[in-house]
Amino acid sequence: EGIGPQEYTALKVKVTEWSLAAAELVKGKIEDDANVYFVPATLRPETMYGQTAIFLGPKITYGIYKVKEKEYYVVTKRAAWNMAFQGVFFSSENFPKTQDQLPFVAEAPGSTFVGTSVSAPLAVHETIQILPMETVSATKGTGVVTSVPSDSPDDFATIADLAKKADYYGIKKEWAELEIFPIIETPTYGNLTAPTLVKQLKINSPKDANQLAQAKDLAYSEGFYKGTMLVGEFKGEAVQTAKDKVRQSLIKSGLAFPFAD
Ligand code: A2H
Repeated sequence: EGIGPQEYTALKVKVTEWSLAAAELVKGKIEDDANVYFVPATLRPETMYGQTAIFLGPKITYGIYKVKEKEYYVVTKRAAWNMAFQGVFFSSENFPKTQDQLPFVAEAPGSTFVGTSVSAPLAVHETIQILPMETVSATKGTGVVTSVPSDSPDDFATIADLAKKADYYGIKKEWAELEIFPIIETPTYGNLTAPTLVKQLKINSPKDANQLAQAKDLAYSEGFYKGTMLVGEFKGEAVQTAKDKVRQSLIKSGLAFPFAD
């Protein structure tokens, strides 16, 4: 983690079908024709083609907040409060003075939302699921993490663990077994940087924190400085230039917004 605020891209990932527990939670509180979005914060907008799941901390509390008529975001209260200060919910006149004034609708632990189907901007997979990730930090970003196992060692290690222990996690195995498509080509690790590094560094579990930190640094710098896009609008371009173009394109089309933390 660097010094000063991180400039994230906050992605709007739309709910298409609630899990049973989440459907029960929102019943009578959210209009049937409203749009509800999980909002992961990412530093790698150029990898969004490769999303295969959305991770929540199963024990972290998430709130549903009303953004405007028939539009809601699911994030931690801490993130909603940060978003309020960044003009996401309010005009400057009716600014919230306390967290109690946030446009709160309902809250539940992440586990309640596991199995919800969502549709993520740019993702090659049309439908992905909300899945649990034990290592999500409640005090970083939005508490929502999009899973890109092709390029994030953390995400690959978690997805592999979920597939291996599907019953233990109470999920359907196939939710953790979506095909992993190549998104970025790199000279050192080929076109599946994260799986390659996880294998090379013999990482066996999402709890191998030291090796994962090392893999994350290697994947990040190799991808950023030497990567080339294999898919999407900027296919063939260097990641260094494509990264901000993908971000701006998402923001311009209303599928994402800037978020600082
Ligand atoms: B990144 P930084 Cl492909 N808890 O997005 C744990 N991890 C979180 C989080 C939280 N509350 N909020 C965000 N993150 C993840 C994509 C990605 C990311 C790729 C490769 C590396 C990578 C897809 N996951 O991050 O500590 C998010 O995952 C490695 C740096 O604020 C976010 O970007 O620097 C990144 O960590 C933010 O981490």
